Amino acid sequence: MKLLILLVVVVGVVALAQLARVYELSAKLRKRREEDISHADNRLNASLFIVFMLAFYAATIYLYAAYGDYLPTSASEHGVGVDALMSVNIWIITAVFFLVNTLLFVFTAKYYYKKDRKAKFFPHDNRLEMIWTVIPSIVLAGIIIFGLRTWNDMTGEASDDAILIELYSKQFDWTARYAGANEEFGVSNFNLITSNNPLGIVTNEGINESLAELDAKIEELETTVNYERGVLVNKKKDFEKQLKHLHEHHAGHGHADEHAEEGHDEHHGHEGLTEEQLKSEIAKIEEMLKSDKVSVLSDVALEAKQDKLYRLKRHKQRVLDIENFDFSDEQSLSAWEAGKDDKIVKGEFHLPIGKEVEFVFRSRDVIHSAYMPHFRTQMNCVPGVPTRFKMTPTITTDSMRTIMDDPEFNYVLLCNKVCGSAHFNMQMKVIVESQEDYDNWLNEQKTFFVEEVKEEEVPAAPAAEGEPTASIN
Ligand SMILES: [Cu+2]
Repeated sequence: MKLLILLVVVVGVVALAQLARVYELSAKLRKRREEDISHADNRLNASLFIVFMLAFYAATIYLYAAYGDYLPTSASEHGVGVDALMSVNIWIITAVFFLVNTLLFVFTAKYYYKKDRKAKFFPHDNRLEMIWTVIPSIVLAGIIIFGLRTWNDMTGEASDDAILIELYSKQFDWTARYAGANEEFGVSNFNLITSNNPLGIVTNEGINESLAELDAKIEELETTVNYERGVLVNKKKDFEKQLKHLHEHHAGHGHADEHAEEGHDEHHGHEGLTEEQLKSEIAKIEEMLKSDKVSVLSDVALEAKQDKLYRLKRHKQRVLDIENFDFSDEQSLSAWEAGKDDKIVKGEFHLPIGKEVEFVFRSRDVIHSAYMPHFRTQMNCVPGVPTRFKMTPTITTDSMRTIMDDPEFNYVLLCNKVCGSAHFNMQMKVIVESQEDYDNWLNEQKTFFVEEVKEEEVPAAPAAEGEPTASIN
């Protein structure tokens, strides 16, 4: 089918070329030069300019009417300002669009070529220059001032009683965190991220859980690496060589060979082990080789596991290095305490209507963008650089369903930055409801690291000893 279309296009182009050639030849026959364009032709082109202009305007007006209203009513306080800013810009652009295009088309049509018409020479005019410099400057300054004021409305300081919510992004989902009763987020540290502690909040429990998880991984990996068959066999060979060497040494007693210079006496191998120790080491390795923990790894796989082991140990050290510290404010709440009552929610988060919310955005991996179109909010989530935004929702989910005439409607938080393969699916539901419903919902949410959570979700035990080669991811 595609080939057919292509063929038609090619044939069409060839036909046009041939037609042009025929016209050229016929002009030659009529003894008229090709460059000579008749008055009738010029007039026809001039009126076509007007026809084209009108068609262009009709299409533009149609598109405005059909798609101009692409966003539903704004559901936030500042959103009204954003929409007004957008409208003002659109109106200015539209006015300029019609003005410029009318001048362009009408002048072209009006002053088409006539043999006895002479163009006016008009190289410069200060007054004109002044007009088209000053007017756009004033209009642009107006837009910028209006824009900055709207921007400051969204990013300015939030009031003291604003609800503090953190939106944490990672490939490919969102996690929301409410600060809890102390209105203070606990400190977080990415080294502590576990399945129970997706934000890496620093508390004693968080540290203990992270350490337990790391220890389990380290132990499993150490077993795999230590019980690698090739490594064990080599070690055994080495010990046997030392043993042999020790015996030879015995035999060659009294000879001052190079080993004597290194300060070895006859009873020790070059690692300082006695015959007894060497024998026991060899026995130990033989025992290990018989055990079912023995793994067989390629050199590359072994090296990868050793690297991973090194990284895990370094990770553990970083967890051990995390120090407790106090917030500097008068409450002097311990940072490790502040996190305990944080509430972490996934899937959906709720907001009370009419109450100011201060969002803090963070990212764990790449740059994401938190986009809530109905609230007219969008902010980048940058790894390592928390960003923020404040807003006050003005329409509940229920009312919005009525407005949209869609009982299924829900506000959404989307990722608006192409961040990876599942970017399209990175979203979270937002529910706006009465203060009462919101309070009830928040009370139902579990506090971070309450005892029940820990009992329910014990960290996965290390893999059974029978399968030491199982990879750890
Ligand atoms: Cu994303």
